[in-house]
Amino acid sequence: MEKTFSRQTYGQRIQNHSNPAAKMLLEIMERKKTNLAVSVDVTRSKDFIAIIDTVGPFVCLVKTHIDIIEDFDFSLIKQLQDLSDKHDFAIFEDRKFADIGNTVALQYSSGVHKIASWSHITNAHPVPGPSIISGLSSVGLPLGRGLLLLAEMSTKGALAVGTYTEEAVRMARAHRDFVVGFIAQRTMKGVGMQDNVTDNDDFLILTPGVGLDTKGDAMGQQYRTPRQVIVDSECDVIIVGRGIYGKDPSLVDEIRAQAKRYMDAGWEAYQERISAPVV
Ligand code: S5P
Repeated sequence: MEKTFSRQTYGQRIQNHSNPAAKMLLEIMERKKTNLAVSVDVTRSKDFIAIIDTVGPFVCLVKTHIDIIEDFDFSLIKQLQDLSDKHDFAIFEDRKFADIGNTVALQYSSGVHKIASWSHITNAHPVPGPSIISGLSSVGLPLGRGLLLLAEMSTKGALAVGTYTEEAVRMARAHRDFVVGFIAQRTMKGVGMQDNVTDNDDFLILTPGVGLDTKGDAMGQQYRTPRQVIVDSECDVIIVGRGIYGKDPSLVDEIRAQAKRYMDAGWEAYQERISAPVV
């Protein structure tokens, strides 16, 4: 019988992983009882830090787009790391690498942002093939980092479907030391496997495109609810951006209330999933 990882608790799943970043994330989720990641897509350092300090108690992970910060200075990274220690969350730079191995290794290790030096988890498009994983792992693996592959996307008309998604999962299965899971819209259990072969890979599924109040934006984004994502699609982490800080990045009480609301919705859905009777 196939193992049903989606029925195990986050805590039980720690033992399914050898990668330190995957273990760290699952440990935090179990300890803090949250499967919420907040995507902090703001352009000023001041707003960035204020939002993270506000949502910190409610999240397992903070997702960054560090290249959109207009007044970036490397001291911002120290502040981010201090908040990660203070609130106990992991850091995920959503860099979406997509180049040849040699180039992504340089982009990951060097430049202004030196992502590998501080981001526990990062992600990559599988479009260049397995060499993107070798390039990134040459930098990230010795540092204990983890990688997510973008197997699917949340946007209307996304091309990451069908055999592309299946090949992404096969690439991940061949690099289990570094690839800890996927950015995807559903569980990848059994995807790309031959019939009658047991799928023993417990991948983490982190899912953006989550909103309780709207169905999308004017630029192709599509939102589903935490319940649809965690229960119906068996994903593990909900990634929420504008649903939490969107009204006004300076409204601290509103941001805190929204973070709590999404955390509660995500955890309730997870509890429903792990306690559902096996059919
Ligand atoms: O398919 C995807 C993959 C990602 S990583 N769709 C996404 O929206 N994302 C990211 O999730 C996107 O770059 C943004 O940072 C976040 C969603 O933000 P929101 O404001 O729409 O919740």
